[in-house]
Amino acid sequence: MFVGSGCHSDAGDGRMRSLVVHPRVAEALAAGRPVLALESTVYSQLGLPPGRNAEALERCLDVIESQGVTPAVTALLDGVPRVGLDDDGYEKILACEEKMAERDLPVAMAARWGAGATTVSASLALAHAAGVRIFATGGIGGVHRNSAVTGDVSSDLEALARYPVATVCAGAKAFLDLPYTLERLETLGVPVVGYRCDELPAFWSTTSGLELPFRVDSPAEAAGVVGAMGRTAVLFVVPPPAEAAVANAVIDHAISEALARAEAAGITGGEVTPYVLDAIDDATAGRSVDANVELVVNNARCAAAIARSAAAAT
Ligand code: PSU
Ligand code: MN
Repeated sequence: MFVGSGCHSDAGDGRMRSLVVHPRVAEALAAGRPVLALESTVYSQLGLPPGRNAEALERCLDVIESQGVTPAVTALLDGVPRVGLDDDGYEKILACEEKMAERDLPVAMAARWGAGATTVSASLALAHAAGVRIFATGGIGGVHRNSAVTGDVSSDLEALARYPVATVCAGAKAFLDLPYTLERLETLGVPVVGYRCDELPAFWSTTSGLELPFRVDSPAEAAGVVGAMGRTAVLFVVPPPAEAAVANAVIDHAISEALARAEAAGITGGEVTPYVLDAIDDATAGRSVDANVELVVNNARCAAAIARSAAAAT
């Protein structure tokens, strides 16, 4: 099932036997040059509205490449899991309506899905299999507010516990139960490190009122933590840029409305996150999407700086 001219990697569990690492990414890794993995759900039709997704992807690639770092977007294309895409792959992801968590990989591969956008969990699995140590996303999934009733806890959390890949994000999406999500990360042994902040950011807002146990203030300091990473991910959390952030009171109101709509519509499973993001976009007249685009780009910028520093140190 090996396709293309990329190198062939094997995670040892058989599942990744056909993983294709783009030659550009494989060369950078072999030469010890910095590489940054990116997920693809946020750039698909399920992450950001049409047009804004393309803008976010283009700006992320720019801020990464301008620092001399090789971007490696993860995705499934033509039934093959990939780390690093070309322009044709980017187009397929922008149009993609299929979200793929780590558990969906074997099914999507066997059924030869044309395109599958990776969530954080799938991206961590692919990045790790390819030997990429640093990864950027918007916000991770976490424990949902009604999880006691629905059992809805994102598989992103368990994946962070399973793969030693430093993950740069703006915290967990704020419609989740943030205190509970932090507790889960602690139980799973995943350190949560503020990148130039003392509080967990609330994705669209800069603060959540939840204090963080650790803080770093520079790419070099963050790279030191990456170098000492153990068996789990390290989660670096970066607040959204102040100019684009939405005030907690504004977003809290929008979240209440969005969650009520999702419940009334009977939305469950993997559809919850895209539905709620869209409903919050409506309730804030697009301000949440502006903040989302800016934080995704900012996370990519910070993660690329950390990747540079980490590569220089090894
Ligand atoms: N960050 C964003 N927008 C997104 C996501 C992250 O700014 O849409 C995606 C990620 O792919 C993450 C997923 O893994 O949302 C969480 O989905 P769930 O809650 O169903 O696990
Ligand atoms: Mn879920």
